[in-house]
Amino acid sequence: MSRLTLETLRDVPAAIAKPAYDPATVSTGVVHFGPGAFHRAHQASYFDTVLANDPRWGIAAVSLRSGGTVEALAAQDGLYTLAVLDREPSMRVIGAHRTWIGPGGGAQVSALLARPEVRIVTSTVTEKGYCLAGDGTLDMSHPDIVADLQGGEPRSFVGWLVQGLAARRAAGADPFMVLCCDNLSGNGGKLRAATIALAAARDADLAKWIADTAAFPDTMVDSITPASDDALYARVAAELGVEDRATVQREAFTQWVIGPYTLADGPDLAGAGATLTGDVGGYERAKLRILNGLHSSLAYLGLAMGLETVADAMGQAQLAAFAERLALHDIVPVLDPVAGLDHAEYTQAVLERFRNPAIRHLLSQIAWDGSQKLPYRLLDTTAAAIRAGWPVDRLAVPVAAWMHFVARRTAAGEAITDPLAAPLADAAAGASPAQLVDRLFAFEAVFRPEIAGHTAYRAAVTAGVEALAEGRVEALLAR
Ligand code: CS2
Repeated sequence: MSRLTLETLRDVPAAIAKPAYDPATVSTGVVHFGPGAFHRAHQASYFDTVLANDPRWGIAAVSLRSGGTVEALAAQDGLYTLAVLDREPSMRVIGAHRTWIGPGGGAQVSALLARPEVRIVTSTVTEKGYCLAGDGTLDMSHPDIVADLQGGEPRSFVGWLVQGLAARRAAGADPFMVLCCDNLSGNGGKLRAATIALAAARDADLAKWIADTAAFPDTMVDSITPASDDALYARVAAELGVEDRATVQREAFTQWVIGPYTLADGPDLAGAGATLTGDVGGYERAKLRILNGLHSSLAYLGLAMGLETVADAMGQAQLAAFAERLALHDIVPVLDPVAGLDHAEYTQAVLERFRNPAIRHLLSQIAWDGSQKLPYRLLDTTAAAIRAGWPVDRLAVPVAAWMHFVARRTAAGEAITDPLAAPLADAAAGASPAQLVDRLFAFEAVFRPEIAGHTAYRAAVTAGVEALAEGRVEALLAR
């Protein structure tokens, strides 16, 4: 079967939406680091909408560590299909990426970042891609940051930002705006501080210039985007009549909250559906703690119960009821009120999205990188509950399930996907439940002192790990 390209696009059935612009007229205004499925399903769909009226905002996809996506885009003239799998499915071909740069393309990235027409740099490099320490500041001992401090071609994303901003300053150009699109609370502020810290280690004036002139708004990004699988490739090929190896799937719901957004004469992202606001914090915390917090909880508990997908987990009555109680009785009460956002209603809408029968979102995918995700998703809530004097028993359950997951995979000799996989496996090997909790609580990048040192919480996590080790999941969920 031939591939999706600009040429074969002409024969794609009319029921499939196509770019509402001529890709040949598009110039590059955005450089994106990490063009994985989430970026292609989320930010790129917004820019694709913008391009219908404004050709300045084509995206350059940068993937210096892995070549797969870039090769697929290259073979398809940058085109790919966004399959919206929901109660009302639809498909749309996106053409927003006009440049793609894979491993070995560092010189091209440097040149692009220096170009004044490039006004925005976006990123989805996952939590670990920012090289932050447990307290959210740049980890100066991270091997990529150590390498970047010596100069040469950057290894870290923050290193690329510093290099790009330095080139623009040297040329008398304005800085680009940086939009962090990963699930970190205060993501823009953290990335700004990290960039300034790395710049300061090199040139104090550059650091000051970045601090004074560059914008790093906070963003909240949301759309459930399971990894592409064979079923998706087959479905898209059947509907398009051509093969698409860069296709992505997501639910219909999508949200992008950015604030404060101050780019003069920038892309009309609001017109494309984004919410531009002064303060993103309230939305971001609600999304991270409710949606992502419940996702991780369902993942570790569901895997312990032998379940496969989020929809399966929601179909298990006790687990679904536990998730709802966790949100309404433990997570929501320690969130500050947000104007225009009803946290209880938001919770119900999220649970409904999790039930989407049209999508197979693997619990094992959500279980990746737990050491990086849990602090934002569950432990911020736990710290707030501790400060407020609220009970923490139920909040301990999903964290116990994460520890049980690490222990079970270690015992089975299966590697987990996590930047701390090796030390976590060392800690879990041969440990009793109490030892496991002690050793994992010692990971300071995951558990801050106020949590690790909280006696009742520690006891509740230990009881949870014991119950899971003995197969008593249902008793735990009844809490
Ligand atoms: C998920 C998220 O994989 C995960 O950890 O919780 O990717 C989630 O689907 C998105 O944040 C939804 O916006």
